[in-house]
Amino acid sequence: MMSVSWDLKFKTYKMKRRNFVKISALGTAGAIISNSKIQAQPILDKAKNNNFLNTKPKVVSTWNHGMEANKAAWEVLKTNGNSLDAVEKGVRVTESDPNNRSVGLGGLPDKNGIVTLDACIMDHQFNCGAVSFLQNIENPISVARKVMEDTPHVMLSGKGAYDFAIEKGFNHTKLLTKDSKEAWLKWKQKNKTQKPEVNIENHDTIGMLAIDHNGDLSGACTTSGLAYKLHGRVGDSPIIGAGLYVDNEIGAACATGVGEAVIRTCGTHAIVELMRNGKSPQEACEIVINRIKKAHKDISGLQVGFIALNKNGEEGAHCIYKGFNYALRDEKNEIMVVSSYEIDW
Ligand code: SD4
Repeated sequence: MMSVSWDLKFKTYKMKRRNFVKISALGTAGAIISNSKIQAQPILDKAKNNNFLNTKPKVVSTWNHGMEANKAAWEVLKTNGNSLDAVEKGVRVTESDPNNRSVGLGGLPDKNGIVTLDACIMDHQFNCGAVSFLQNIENPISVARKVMEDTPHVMLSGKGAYDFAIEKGFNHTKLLTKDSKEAWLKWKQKNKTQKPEVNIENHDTIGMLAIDHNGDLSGACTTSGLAYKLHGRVGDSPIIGAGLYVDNEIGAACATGVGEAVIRTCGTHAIVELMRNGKSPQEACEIVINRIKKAHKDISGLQVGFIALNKNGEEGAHCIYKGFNYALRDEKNEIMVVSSYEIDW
């Protein structure tokens, strides 16, 4: 078994995690939150709850920002649109939000103060497209879709991705907002002599999975990556099989958290393969999270969360450290769901 030591400042990460949801009496797996109110309702009971049926269409996406993103995706799904359009439209909302510090415009920069974006998209026919280390483009997910639809390739990176985007009509946009620049300058002051550390700031990728009226699955994943990362670092989010994987016969999964851990375990591909072998989305997420735990000698601060959605419209989620949540939208629900977890800290 591979054993990787993980040198993180867990305490700082713990203190700074935004959107942390405090729940005192969780069920075995988690709880459902609607309009910021917690309904004491364990996830594992959802199958017995008529308001929470496995159903299609449905869209699930990571973290609190998923609520707004799901609204845009739902506009597509409710009018019989396809899941690919839904996930693209959905995550664009988060990418274009300047107040969101972890995705697209306003994302926290790397160590050198440069915002670099990673994104990928995958449809129900194994078509996929990705961009990595992309700068100055507000909506990397749409560039990823262009890579998928207009080129024979899967991923374009850096300047090549930027040139391609400009050629396709995307605008050059300054992504470092005043607030993000200030945060970076503050970080730089404090971290003059330190090497960059992963997960020291909360950094929440949006990953979105949707199933449409036809029962077709698609997914999208987009991020500005870990804050203050080394210049040139690419995470899991643009890597098919790591940050996102979709097999329309089986299901789909996406990841958030420390990308290095997701890459070295091919996290989302592993989840889909487990579902192929009969595991539920919940069980599959739990198995891969445990695989990640075993693969790392020191998991202090190593947060990873997965969400998964199968062909029947059943979803699941699991993470290492308590605090991960996801947004769910279907015909009856527009809610936040607290993920089950391994460690309560
Ligand atoms: C990355 N997985 O770049 C991303 C970051 C993230 O929640 O998801 N943070 O490693």
